[in-house]
Amino acid sequence: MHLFRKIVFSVILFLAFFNVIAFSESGYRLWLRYDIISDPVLLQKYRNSIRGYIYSGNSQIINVAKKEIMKGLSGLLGSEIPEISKIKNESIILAGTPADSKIILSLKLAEDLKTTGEEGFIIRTVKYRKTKIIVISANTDKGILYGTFFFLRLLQTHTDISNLNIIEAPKVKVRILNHWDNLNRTVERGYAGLSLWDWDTLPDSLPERYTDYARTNASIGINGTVLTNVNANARVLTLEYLKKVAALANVFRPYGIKVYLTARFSAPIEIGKLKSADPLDPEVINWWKKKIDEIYSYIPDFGGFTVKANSEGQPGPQNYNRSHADGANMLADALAPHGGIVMWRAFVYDNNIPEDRAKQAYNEFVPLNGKFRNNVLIQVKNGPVDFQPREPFHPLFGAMPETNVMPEFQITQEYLGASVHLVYLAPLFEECLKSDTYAKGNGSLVASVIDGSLFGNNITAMAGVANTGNVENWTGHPFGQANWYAFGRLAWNPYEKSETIADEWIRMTFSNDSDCIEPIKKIMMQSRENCVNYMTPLGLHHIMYAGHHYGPGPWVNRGRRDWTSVYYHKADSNGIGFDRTTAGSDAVSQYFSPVKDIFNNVETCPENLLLWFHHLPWDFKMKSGKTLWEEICIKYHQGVNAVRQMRKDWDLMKGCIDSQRFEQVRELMAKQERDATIWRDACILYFQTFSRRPIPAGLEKPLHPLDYYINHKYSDIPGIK
Ligand code: GCW
Repeated sequence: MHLFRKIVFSVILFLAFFNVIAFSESGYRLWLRYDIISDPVLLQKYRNSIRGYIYSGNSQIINVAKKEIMKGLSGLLGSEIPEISKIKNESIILAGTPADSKIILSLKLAEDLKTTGEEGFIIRTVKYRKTKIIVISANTDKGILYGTFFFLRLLQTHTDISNLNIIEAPKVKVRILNHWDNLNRTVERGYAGLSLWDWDTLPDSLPERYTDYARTNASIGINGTVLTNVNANARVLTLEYLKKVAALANVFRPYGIKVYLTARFSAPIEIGKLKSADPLDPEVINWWKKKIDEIYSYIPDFGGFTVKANSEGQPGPQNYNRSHADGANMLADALAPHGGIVMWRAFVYDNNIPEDRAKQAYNEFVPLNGKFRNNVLIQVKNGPVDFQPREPFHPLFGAMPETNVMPEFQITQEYLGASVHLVYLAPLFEECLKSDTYAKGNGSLVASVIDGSLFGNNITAMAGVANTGNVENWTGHPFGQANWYAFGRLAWNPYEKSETIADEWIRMTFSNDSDCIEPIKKIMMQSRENCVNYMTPLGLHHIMYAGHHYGPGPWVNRGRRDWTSVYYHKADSNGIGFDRTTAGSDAVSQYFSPVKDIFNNVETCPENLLLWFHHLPWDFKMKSGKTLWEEICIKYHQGVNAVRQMRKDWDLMKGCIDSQRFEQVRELMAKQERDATIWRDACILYFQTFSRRPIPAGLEKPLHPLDYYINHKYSDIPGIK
């Protein structure tokens, strides 16, 4: 190393170790920070094991993999690591497919590579001549790219790399973000600024952020992105916009990311000037075929469509008395010759149907089981109502064995505190994925439905509604980044543990110091339960402020019945909760036994879903010995108290991380406590108008009368009007 650089480098190291300078950091780099390894012993070990790298192959993907390893290594090891052309005696990284590298071919990885498919990889320490080298190999260049990011993660998380033997392959094929982004750059349920896609300046201007978006996604294995809102605008399918979409696709392609769009079902009328959008009308069929051919002429690897049809006012096949299968299959047939897919959403419910909203998707879709083409997936939200802080898993998982079913999780926190509340969502995702549907008996986990192993599906996918925007740190709340990260990791492996994911993310995002990791992990792991407690404990749901869903609104009783809160909590002088038992709406019967029976029986129903399935008297005896009313009050208080504790725990993290992100989180936590308290007091006071019982002794009294909360406005919350 150049002497001058050596000196500068040593000084920085010294300062960093003694925490003399409070680095400030915007969060833009997410978990790909690649700052120098902070442990000097480990740093030296890594340097000894990595003296150069060779990447065989010459594709766009290999080139970006090479760029990444260069960037990653020079940052993490603090000096440039040379790309070399021949192995002499040094420890190096050798990356490539057996087809591209003779040395790798000679290593006889063929057996193992049979298990890694199109996107998996092997990372292995092998002896080559007299020295140990690290091999990253795969069947495809994409596998090499994923292997590269995985390898860098090992360094970022301070893992021992002296004897590696890793074989990884994604369990889900399409791992995709759904952006609810509009063409005017507003983002539906977006709390992090404007859309990342600047349609106005596309296709000519391609800021670095587009590339960083692709890199970041590739680093966690995300391989698809739906650019536009499911509440779709047909204009994105016009030539003017297709050129812009193609420009983005060109940026994303080297990172293995395919572009998808939302298809507005009435597009043939709106932009095609046809009279109808009937999926069985030959003119309509032909219009879509031509349109799709045109899309592929600009974007040869276009992924396909996500469709919201006959839901919340969106047009769909039912406008023509056709079924969801008729609509989906029409699009699927036009996409099939190009290898495209349709992700058809099952988020359907109708206020005019006098049926429990939680039952409607199942009722509409189960009769269509087996009627969809095999390039169609039915995209099902994790729970039967709508991304609540806690819901039971959606009964459609396991109920359509001859249909491809994929889950949709919401990464953006529509119902969990927007970009103000620290809520780590992986435990919520994990709870759903690990639920046993019993579709084929014990052990039929949701994860096994969606990874295709339970029913042997030909195509599998997982979608997450993105929380990204154009704010500097991408997600608004610094911890919102963890939810993006966790989604990607769970899409790659739906059996992964949320705690493991948190650990990785903290190490890469904040610090590898265990004094920092453990407290931050504790904060993260409890955060979802805290949120459930101060918003919707014991199975309560959908009692948010009408419209923006940020604050409490249990009193909401106007407008569409199935959008009111009173429809969901059903509080009255006798009690509270939605009776979905066999004696009530019978939603429980959409689950396989024994899940059905467990939920149906008040004795066995998990208390955290009690009021989802049961309407119970205020004096109902809980397991704790308290009455239901008392327990509700206690839970709301527990939620707020936990936020207070979290603030204290966070304060101790000063010095663990840079001051900028530390302070930002600190300020957000103060708001979170303020608004969690509003949730607590508003809900308790409102429910008390029915229970007519005192708030149990020892609990804090509400700060204001109920009216104050009813009239409260949330003026300082990003994205909330
Ligand atoms: O959760 C609801 C949201 C809508 C959203 C809809 C959906 C995109 O409030 O904003 O619309 O779900 O998932 O289609």
